[in-house]
Amino acid sequence: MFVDEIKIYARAGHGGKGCVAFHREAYITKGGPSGGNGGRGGSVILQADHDLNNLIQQYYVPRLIAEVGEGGMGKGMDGHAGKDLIIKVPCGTMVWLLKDTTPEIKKKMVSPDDEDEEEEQPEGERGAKHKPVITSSTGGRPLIRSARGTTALEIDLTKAKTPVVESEEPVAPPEPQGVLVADLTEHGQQYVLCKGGRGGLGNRNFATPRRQTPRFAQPGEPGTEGEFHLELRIMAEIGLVGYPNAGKSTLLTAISKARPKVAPYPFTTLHPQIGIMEYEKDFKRLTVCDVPGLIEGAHMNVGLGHAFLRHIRRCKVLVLLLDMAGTDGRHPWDDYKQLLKELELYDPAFLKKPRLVVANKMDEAVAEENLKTFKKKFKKITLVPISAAFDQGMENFRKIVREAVEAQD
Ligand SMILES: Nc1nc2c(ncn2[C@@H]2O[C@H](COP(=O)(O)OP(=O)(O)OP(=O)(O)O)[C@@H](O)[C@H]2O)c(=O)[nH]1
Ligand SMILES: [Mg+2]
Repeated sequence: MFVDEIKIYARAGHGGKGCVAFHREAYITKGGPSGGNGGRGGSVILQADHDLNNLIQQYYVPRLIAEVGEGGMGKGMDGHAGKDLIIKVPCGTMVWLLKDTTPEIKKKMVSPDDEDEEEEQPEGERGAKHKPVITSSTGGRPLIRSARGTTALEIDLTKAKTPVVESEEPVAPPEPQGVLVADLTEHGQQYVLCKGGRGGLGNRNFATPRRQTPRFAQPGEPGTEGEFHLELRIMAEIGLVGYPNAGKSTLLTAISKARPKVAPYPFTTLHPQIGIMEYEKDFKRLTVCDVPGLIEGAHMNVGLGHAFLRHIRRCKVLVLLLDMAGTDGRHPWDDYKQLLKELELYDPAFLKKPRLVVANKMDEAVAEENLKTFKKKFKKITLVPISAAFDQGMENFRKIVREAVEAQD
């Protein structure tokens, strides 16, 4: 199965909560607070990988949930951080954010200047004024502490005023494609889809000369979460476009080591196929993408081609392959016009890409005659005659394609 579009849900791990503990040891009286900090939650990270060619893994596991951070412990022990969940996706994956379902409390922490919250605070809390409000400390004046370069607000857990997730406002139905947040094109490129929550500070961070036994610690912060749409647009330099049975897969077989199925019936190829064309002299490599055949009405979702046209959107050069022998009873010039029309209807930007018109099946008797007629009808177009099945004209084709691609670089 070839999956090139998928909706997923991702949630980063919650930060572990800080611990309230006091040092106990023989002969050491009142050892002081010793609660460790909670570990941070794991993040959900997408990583582009050139060994993958579709999003089948996400089809089977569409919920990506990272590990939570461990809570802090006594004796000053900090909790383990949650493991990051690294998900490999094929190069060319685009990530669209459909809906941010991060708890409201987390959003407030990220954007602290929420005016509604400020009103209730007594005057004189200059430090806390623009800070995220969770719950106040021991009911009195909230205390802001700094530890390891991060500021934190004290929370009294004994008062059991746990942060309440306010009911979210009704979210407007997302746009079909949401907001584009990432485009993973290069092998190894990473994108943090959801960031893990920070771990809470343990009570030993809150000891002061005046309050030597703080009986509170911080809860961890929730991680971000959301619904995303992943879309794969294959990264290939050359895109093969043509009617079914034009010989696209045969051509791919002739120029690369890819072995797509070749058969004399339409829609043999059911999903995009990638081949790598190598030039022996200087080891230059060009990626070629063969998409299922286009037919009239493809823009109305007739046939298969339309669904896969997105894969040639990134191609530098389009190769329009025509069956010059008219095997299926069509005329190559009609095919040419129709192909251009379908491409334009899908995305007018296709017509701005450099394209190469290739006449296939030149070994057939009628092909020469058709070629002449075609040239008469379209005088400005330079055709590249080949016979993919018999390896004729391949050198010329490889050379011309390379020149066209290099002109784009
Ligand atoms: N005579 C001749 N036949 C060819 C040539 N190239 C391809 N064919 C034949 O054309 C038929 C279709 O070839 P495919 O490569 O499967 O065509 P395709 O464009 O990939 O077709 P779809 O996958 O259905 O879109 C096969 O029977 C091939 O043997 C050629 O140069 N000459
Ligand atoms: Mg094919």
